[in-house]
Formats: sequence, structure tokens, C-alpha cells
Amino acid sequence: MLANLKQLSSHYDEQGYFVMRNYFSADEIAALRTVILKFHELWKQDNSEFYQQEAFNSSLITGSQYLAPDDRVQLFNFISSKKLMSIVEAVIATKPAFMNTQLFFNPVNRQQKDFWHRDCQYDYDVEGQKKVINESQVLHLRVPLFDELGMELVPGTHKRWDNEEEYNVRQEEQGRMSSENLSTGKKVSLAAGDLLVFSADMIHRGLYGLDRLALDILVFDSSADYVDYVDDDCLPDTAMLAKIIDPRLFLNTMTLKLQS
Ligand SMILES: O=C(O)CCC(=O)C(=O)O
Repeated sequence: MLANLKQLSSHYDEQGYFVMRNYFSADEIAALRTVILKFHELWKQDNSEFYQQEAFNSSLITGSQYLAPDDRVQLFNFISSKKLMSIVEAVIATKPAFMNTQLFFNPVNRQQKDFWHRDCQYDYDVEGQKKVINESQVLHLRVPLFDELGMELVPGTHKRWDNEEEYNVRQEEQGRMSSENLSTGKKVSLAAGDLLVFSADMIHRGLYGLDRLALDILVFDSSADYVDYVDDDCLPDTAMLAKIIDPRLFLNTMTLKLQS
């Protein structure tokens, strides 16, 4: 395991990711799993057609639609816990801000293939993507709730543009498919208790299989323009804020919202 926060931040700078093995205790994961499974069961019932046909993730886990206030407070306290904040601040030292949460699971249709992408490709054209990877970082903190095959990442692509193979596969150009293997891909298998931190804008794919159910927490740098991505309902209300031990991550987002 990487020994200190400085090493973590330089590993992230160079590679775009790092893994902390056995970072959470069995009790911490069991408590988190209980709340997340409540959300997941209700979400599946409510979105059954989408779930059966094509879904591989849900989002807005901290919102009010499926979880009661106490469960939401438990999640907020996990997200902003000392353990997670020390990791977030190792990468984003100044005013990191909460963006969202996502839950990744296996698609029901086992023929559906995992696919390479950069998150920014869904919001920006190619020129915009080139700019984004040089200017800002959105962090994913992946907390697997069960052992899983994990993620496949292309190290260094948080800061560099695609080579020809990567571009053609990711963008499905020249007859290539985004589910094909990349010679530059690095598989990182994950167990419950591990924490994977990676750049949302590096080239990556989730690996389907086993019983995967992974909570991803998304955090951004306050100096970047991402506050419009935040859903108000996923932030704590005043009563909840009073029960969050260290609410800075959420307060930073709220401040940005007020300024926008
Ligand atoms: O796990 C997956 O299916 C994809 C994960 C991903 O793309 C992400 O976290 O941005």
C-alpha cells in the first residue's frame, strides 16, 4: 500500500489513479451495504424496464427519493468521513466539492459488454475533451461492496490524449468497437474493503462480472465549472447538516451553488 498522502498524490498525478487495499473494515462495509441495498432494491422496482433492458448504473443515491433522512445522514457521514476526506484532500487540496454518487452493477443482459470511455466524452466534442483533460479533474472514489473484477484503466490518460488505437476503440471509429481490448489497458481487481480513486476523464471501463455493486462518489475541484451537474436534492438539508460530523465537502458545493 502506498505509504503516505504525498505518495498518493504523486501516484495520481502520474497515473491518474491509485488503490488503497483493505481501507475499510468489514463493519464499515456491512453498514454501508445495508443502506445501499435499500436504495438498490427500491430503485430496481421503480425502474424495472430500464433495469431489465440496459441499465448498468443508477445515480443520485444520496437523494430523497428512496432513502429516509437517517439513512441519508449515514451516507453523508460516510462520504465526508476522515478516511475519505484525507484521500480526497491528498488529490484536491483546496475546497474539494461533492458532485454526486453512482451505483454500478451488472447489466441483467449478460450479452451487454463493458466499454471504454472518458466521462467527459458525453458532454464535450473532441476539442472540448482535449481541453477538459488538461484543465480540470473530477475524481471518482469507488467503494466496492462485494468482491468484483474491478476496473480497467489506461494509466496516464487523465493528462494525455488517446493514441490511435485508444481513440478508434473508444469512439468506435474505423470499424472498432468500444468493448474491444486495448493493449494499454491495466486491470485493477477490487475486493470489498478496497478503495479505488481514479480520474473520471481518463480512459476506463468497469469490468462486468461476479456480484459487483460498487458505490462511486464523485468529487470535483471548486475552481472548475461543474456545479450545474449537482442535483440540489442530493445535498443535505439544514437538519441533516447538523448531524454531519464534517460537512465541508457539501458546504463547498452549496457555496458554489449560491455563487452561480
Ligand atoms: O463500472 C462501470 O460500469 C463504469 C464505471 C465508470 O465508467 C465510471 O465510474 O465512470
